[in-house]
Amino acid sequence: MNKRKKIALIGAGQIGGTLGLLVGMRKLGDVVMFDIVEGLPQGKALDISHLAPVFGLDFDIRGTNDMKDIAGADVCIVTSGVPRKPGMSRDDLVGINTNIIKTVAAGIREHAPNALVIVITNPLDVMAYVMQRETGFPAERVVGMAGVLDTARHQSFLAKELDVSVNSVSAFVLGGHGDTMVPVRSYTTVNGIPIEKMIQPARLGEIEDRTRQAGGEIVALLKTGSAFYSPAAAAIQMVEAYLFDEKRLLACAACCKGQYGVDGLYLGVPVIFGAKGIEKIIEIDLTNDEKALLQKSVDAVQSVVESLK
Ligand code: A3D
Repeated sequence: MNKRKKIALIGAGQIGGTLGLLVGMRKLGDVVMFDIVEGLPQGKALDISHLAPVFGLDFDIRGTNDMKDIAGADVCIVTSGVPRKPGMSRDDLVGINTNIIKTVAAGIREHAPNALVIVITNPLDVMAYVMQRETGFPAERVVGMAGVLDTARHQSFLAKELDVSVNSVSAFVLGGHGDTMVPVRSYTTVNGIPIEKMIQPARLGEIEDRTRQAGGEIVALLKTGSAFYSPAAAAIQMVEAYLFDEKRLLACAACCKGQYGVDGLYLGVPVIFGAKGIEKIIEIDLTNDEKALLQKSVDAVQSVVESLK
């Protein structure tokens, strides 16, 4: 008989709590929520456990302040850290969140050495880089969640603009998870029809800008933190691709080894995601404009990585 998978949520804040709910609802396994704040993961886990009978779900969820309890986790999803407030860029979080990720990486390395690690903490590409460096895990098992969310935001805006199903819009947002991210127009289609045949270039540019700024738009509205429902959902799509070996083509922050002219940096790129984690980075041809935008994004990630040294 197969045992249920164990999903460790490192950080039980806004995204961590939503993840606990979604793991249960999607029947992905048992959950351990870890946080440094006493009572927070325990309280959220107890609350979520009480919806299991309502929906007829059999899963175990518990909260802890002891990292030892993540022992043997199949997947660790890391949201520990500080979110942005209005007026802040993601890069403003680098100092405080780097130290948190280093501590957490040591715990994961010790207690869950075989886990897939999905990083959500910002600045995303840099935190994924620090996580891989500090755990020493193979790069295919440390991945950043951003491209799935950025792509979903773009799909959502395009579907609304055209009044079509979100299922009909296919898109890619690549590059670093910041204001320099690159919605790749040449690969954006409505069920195969190039997007430029459906939306005028000027309007398309406005929608692409809104996608780049979508996280900030939500921060400005919430005032006390950043998006959490959709980031959690995006991570769940990656967990499912891994646990069910879906070999899904997703945009993820992966450690590039020469692809797109990048070596040793984490960057949002198209990958095949399956039971081995990142099974392959896919290189696609880009227009000259897209290449220039991607290079700008690479430079932005590189400069934050250099600030770590
Ligand atoms: P929040 O609700 O503040 O939760 C973060 C939790 O981390 C808090 O409960 C803290 O107590 C906890 N924490 C702090 N230090 C530690 C530690 N050493 N070990 C364990 N837990 C700790 O934030 P949130 O859930 O809204 O966001 C979490 C992170 O995700 C932030 O860095 C956000 O910027 C980031 N984020 C990323 C995206 C992406 O698309 C990549 C989107 C939205 C938010």
